[in-house]
Amino acid sequence: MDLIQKVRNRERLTQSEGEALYALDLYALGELADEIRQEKYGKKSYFNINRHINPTNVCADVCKFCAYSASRKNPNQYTMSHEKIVETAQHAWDKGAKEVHIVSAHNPHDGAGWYMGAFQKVREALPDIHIKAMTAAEVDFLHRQYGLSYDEVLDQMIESGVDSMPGGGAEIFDEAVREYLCKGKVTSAQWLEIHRKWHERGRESNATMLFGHIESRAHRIDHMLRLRDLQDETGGFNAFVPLVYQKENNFLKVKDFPTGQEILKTYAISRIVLDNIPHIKAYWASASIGLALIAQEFGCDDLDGTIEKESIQSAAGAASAKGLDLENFVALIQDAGFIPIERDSLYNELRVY
Ligand code: V47
Repeated sequence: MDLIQKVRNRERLTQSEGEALYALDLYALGELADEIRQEKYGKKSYFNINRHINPTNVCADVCKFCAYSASRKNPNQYTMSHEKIVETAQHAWDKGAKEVHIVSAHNPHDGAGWYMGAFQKVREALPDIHIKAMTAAEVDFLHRQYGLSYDEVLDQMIESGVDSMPGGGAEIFDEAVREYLCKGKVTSAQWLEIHRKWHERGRESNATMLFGHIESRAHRIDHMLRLRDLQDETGGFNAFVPLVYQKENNFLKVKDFPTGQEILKTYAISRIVLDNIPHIKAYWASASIGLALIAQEFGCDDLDGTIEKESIQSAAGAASAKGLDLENFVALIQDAGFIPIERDSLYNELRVY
């Protein structure tokens, strides 16, 4: 059957059909993805008022793409005190943030208690803030470094007040590419196992994909299909977040970067292939706000949030270090022809602008 008709019939696509979508022209692909997006959400675009906190950049692992962790390219090590983390969360809450997104490097000096202690103290100070914290890569690091099982780490997270997990650390699941990019870090199977265990606890999470470096289009589709399979079993993923690779200050030598067209195609294909993950997030800190706004017409229904301070993408060259203020963010979405919907971290609608 014709591929376009298959998409219009909302039939599931295979690996080779997912790859074949890239051969469609951008507008045909955009139209298909937009039909699905409009069917689900009309002109609504979701965002939240959030604060990213990255408590430490001291890292025991070496991922070639990372410019954030302290290394010979970034000699400025830091680790925030718990007091500073709580103060930062408190400040964000006072300014209207409903969520703190807490992601750290893999710091071998402070112990699992340091990670959990930070969540406990934020929870004590701010009982109603949503704590989205700990990528599967961090969970695996605490397991490797301190001999805790995944179950123990996940249970400790829940006891310490973590509500949901972000989608970081997924990178690209293909084992050969992954070995080159981030040898020694959480494997693809482990990343999926950790999210499965988290979902089995009745908790929700997101899933990322780092693209635009040395991976092929086929690797991206393979990545999406592994997520789609797990989602069929657990239903615990809220959003898929394709992260556009940023090239500065790291150890990965990439010659060809994705064009805007390739990025938009990848968003659109995510929307089409991932028929069971509700939200596709154009994370503006990695796509640029300009392209993220356009991505709303290519299947994306979520732009993440105001962020306030961003350290990981901006260390590698993105213009996202300062976040975006709420008024500006809302106006940009409206000017692009969409309806800004402030959501909570689990996609309950809080306010229509
Ligand atoms: O896992 C690291 C990525 C991720 C680079 O769950 C890079 O809602 C681009 O996971 N170029 C962390 N990306 C950020 C993350 C995230 C962000 C926003 C929302 C959510 C969510 C999750 O940043 C890492 C890694 O894949 N990253 N270096 C780089 N040079």
